[in-house]
Amino acid sequence: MERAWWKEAVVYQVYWRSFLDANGDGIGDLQGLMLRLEYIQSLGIDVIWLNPIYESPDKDNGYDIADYYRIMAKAGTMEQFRQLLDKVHELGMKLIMDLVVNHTSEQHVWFEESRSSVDHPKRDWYIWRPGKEDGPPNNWRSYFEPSTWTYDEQTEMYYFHSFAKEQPDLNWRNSDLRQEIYRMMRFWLDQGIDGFRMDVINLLAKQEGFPDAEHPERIDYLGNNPGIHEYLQEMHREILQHYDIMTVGEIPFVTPKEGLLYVGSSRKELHTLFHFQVADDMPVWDLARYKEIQQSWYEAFSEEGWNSQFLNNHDHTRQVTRYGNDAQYRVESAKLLATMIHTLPGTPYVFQGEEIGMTGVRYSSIEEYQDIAMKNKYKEEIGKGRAPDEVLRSLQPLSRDNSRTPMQWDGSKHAGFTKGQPWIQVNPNYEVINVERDLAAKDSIFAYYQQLIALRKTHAVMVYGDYCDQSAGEKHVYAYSRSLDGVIWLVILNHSDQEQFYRVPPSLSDRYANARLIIGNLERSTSDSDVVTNVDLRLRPYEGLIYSL
Ligand code: TEU
Ligand code: CA
Repeated sequence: MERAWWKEAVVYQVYWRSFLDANGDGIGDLQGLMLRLEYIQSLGIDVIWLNPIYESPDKDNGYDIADYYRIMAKAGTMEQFRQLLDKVHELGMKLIMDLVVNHTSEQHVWFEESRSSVDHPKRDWYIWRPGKEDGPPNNWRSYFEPSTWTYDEQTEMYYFHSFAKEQPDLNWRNSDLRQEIYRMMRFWLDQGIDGFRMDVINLLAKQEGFPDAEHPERIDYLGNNPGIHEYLQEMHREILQHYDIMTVGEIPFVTPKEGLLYVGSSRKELHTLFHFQVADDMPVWDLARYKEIQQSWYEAFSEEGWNSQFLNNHDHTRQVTRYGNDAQYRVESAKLLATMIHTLPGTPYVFQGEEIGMTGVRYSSIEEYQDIAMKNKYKEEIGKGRAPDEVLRSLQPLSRDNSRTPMQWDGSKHAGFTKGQPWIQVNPNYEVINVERDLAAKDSIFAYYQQLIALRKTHAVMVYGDYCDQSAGEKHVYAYSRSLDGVIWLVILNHSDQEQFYRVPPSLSDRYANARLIIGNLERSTSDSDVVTNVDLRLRPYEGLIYSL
C-alpha cells in the first residue's frame, strides 16, 4: 500500500457555528476557531475539516450557498479566513474546506438568472422540467421534502432539488457550469487550502429521463448515476491532480465495490470517502453488522482505495449516545469507541466535542430544534394526522441537532461558548461534561484521545497494518489484529455493559503469552491478572485493549 500523508492523518471536524463565539452574537465564528487552534493541535490533530463558511441564507446551515467567493458575515471576513489559514499552517496542521457543488441556494445569482426565463443562457445550469397532469415530473422524494420538484410560477416549470426546495440542484451536464465550478475550486486551492470534503459528490449525475421510482422512499436513485465518474475524472484532470491535497467524498448509497470506483488510485478521482453503511443500517449498535461492514470494505480496498473511519458528524447523533452508553459508562464507552475508530483501517475523524464525550440532546419542544430536516419531517408527519408528542419523540434520537449543540468549554453560563444567546441551546449536561474538566483530569477522555493519536504517529502498523477479524462468532467482543513487517497488534473491544471473556485464537496464543499492553481504556493493575487462564481474557464492561504481540 502506497504511503500518503492523508492516510496517516487524524482529521478534526469543526462545525464552526457551534464551536466558539468570539463576538457575542451567539454564533460560533472564525475568530473563535482561531482562539482554539492550539487546543486542537494539543490533541495531536493533523487536518481540520471546516464546514461551509461561504455566503449563504443559512436555510441548511451553510449547505445552501449564495456566493462561493464570499464568506458569510456570521462566520467572519476573508481577512480573518486568511489569518486562520496561516495560523493553521504555522501550527503544523492543514485545513480542508467543504465543497458543496451538487446544489446552490435559491438565492444564488445563477439560480435567479436561471429561473428568470427559459431563454436565459443560464437556464440550463439548473434542472427544469414541465409537470405531468398537474403534478411534478416524477414521484421522487428528496432528502428534506416529500418531492424533489418545486413548481416555479415565473416560467411555469418545476426545478429539481435533492434536498430542500431552497437548494436547487446544479445541472452538471452543462460544461460552462462545470468550468465555472473548477474556476471556483482553483480560487480556494490557490488561497493555500489543503483539500476538500466534497458534499454528496456522487449525486452530481442525474438519471436520464427521471423515471418514476418503484420505491420512492429509498431515495437511492439520487446517487451513483451514469456520468458521475466522467465528471470526477474531469475534475481530477483539470484541478485536483495539480495540487498536493486531500479529497474526501461524501458518498451515500454505495457498496464497497461501487465505493472503489470513486477512490481506487488508478481511477484518478478521489482519495477517500465517507460511506453511510454504518449510519444507515445501524440506528443502534449492531456488532455483527458492523464487523460485516468493516470486512467487506477492507476486502474491496485491499489493492487500492482508502477508507475513512467515523461514527458521527454534524448530521449524525453523537457516537457515545448512539453506539456507546452515555449514562453509567459514558467515559468508558467513549474511550472504547475511540480505540476502535483509531485502529481500524482508514483515516480516523474526530467530530468536535467527541474528544470530551459530549452526548446527544433531547429538547422538550419542536421550537427548540433548528435543523431543517427535523422541522420539515415534523411538519410532514403532523400533516398525516399523527400526534405531535409522538412525532417529536420518534424524531429525537436521530435528529441532526443531537450533534450541533454548542461545544462545552467550561461550567460557566452557556458552557463558555458565547457571551450572548446561543443560536441553539447548550446541552444541559455542560457542568459535568466540558473541556476545562477534561483538561484538568489525567484519565479524561481527552487525555485518552491524545494518547491514541500520538500512537498513530509512531506506529505505522496502526495505519498500514493488514486487518484480520479475530472474533468470529463473538456476540459482544470485537477483536482484530493489524500486522505490518512482523509487528502484530491485537485490539480487543468489549461492546457491552457486562463482563465478557475473550479467548485469543490459537494462531495468536503463542505470541499472546508475551503480549505487551500498548493502551487500555480502564485502569489495569497487574493484580487484575490480564490472563485468567492462558488464553481467556476477562474484559470488564466497555473495556478496550490494544496489545502488541
Ligand atoms: O449531507 C448529505 C446527507 O444527508 C447524507 O449524506 C446522509 O448523512 C447520509 O445519506 C446518511 O443517511 C450533506 C451535509 O453533510 C448535510 O449537512 C447537508 O444538509 C446536505 O449534504 C445537503 O448539502
Ligand atoms: Ca459570532
